Amino acid sequence: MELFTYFRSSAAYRVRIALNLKGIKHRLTPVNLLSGENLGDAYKTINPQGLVPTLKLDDGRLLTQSTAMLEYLEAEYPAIALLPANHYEAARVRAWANLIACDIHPVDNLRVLKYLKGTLNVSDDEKTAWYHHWIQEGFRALEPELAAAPYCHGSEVTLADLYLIPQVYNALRFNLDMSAYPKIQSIWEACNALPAFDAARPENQPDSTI
Ligand SMILES: N[C@@H](CCC(=O)N[C@@H](CS)C(=O)NCC(=O)O)C(=O)O
Repeated sequence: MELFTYFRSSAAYRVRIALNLKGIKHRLTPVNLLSGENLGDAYKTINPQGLVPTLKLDDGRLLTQSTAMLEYLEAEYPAIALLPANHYEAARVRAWANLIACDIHPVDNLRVLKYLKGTLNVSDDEKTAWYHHWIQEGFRALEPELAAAPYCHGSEVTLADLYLIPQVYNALRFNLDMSAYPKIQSIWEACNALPAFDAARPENQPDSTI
């Protein structure tokens, strides 16, 4: 498989972790979001929204949207399962993942920040306040729900961890005070101790030095 990725993209980061955990052979093709490569015609032929990630299957078929990719990988490579067998528990894990994917990540995305700054002329401090606000709203709701034993749902890594870790990376990058979220912090440490998570970290990507 081929994953079109950007080292700091949290949506791509989720898929990198899944590919590593499931042991799926793949290569990473960086797409530079800062130079606007994602908005060029060439990239838009594979991802009409101009967003990363895009996943190219071995037969050339394409998938957009990280959540769709993760569902596909879970269905095709079930041996390392990322959802609990119990349907209710699986739905809880999906709810935590959706809290991040639907209610935090989209409003803090690069294009939203660019619009705030470039079109609405907000200051850097206001932009950071916006960024922090939406993470805090989400983390406040998530923290009491999580098992942190040591992962989100308990002793096994689930999809929720794949969504949470990239979001924590973003929070730390923007200097969010994490002291109110001790469980989230301990999950961050437990996950990063796993080779599959470590290899997916932004600083360990081929394009991290660009
Ligand atoms: N819902 C999409 C979100 C993808 C997305 O927002 N990707 C960001 C990076 S994390 C991006 O490509 N941003 C480019 C931009 O904002 O210009 C997914 O889960 O794949």
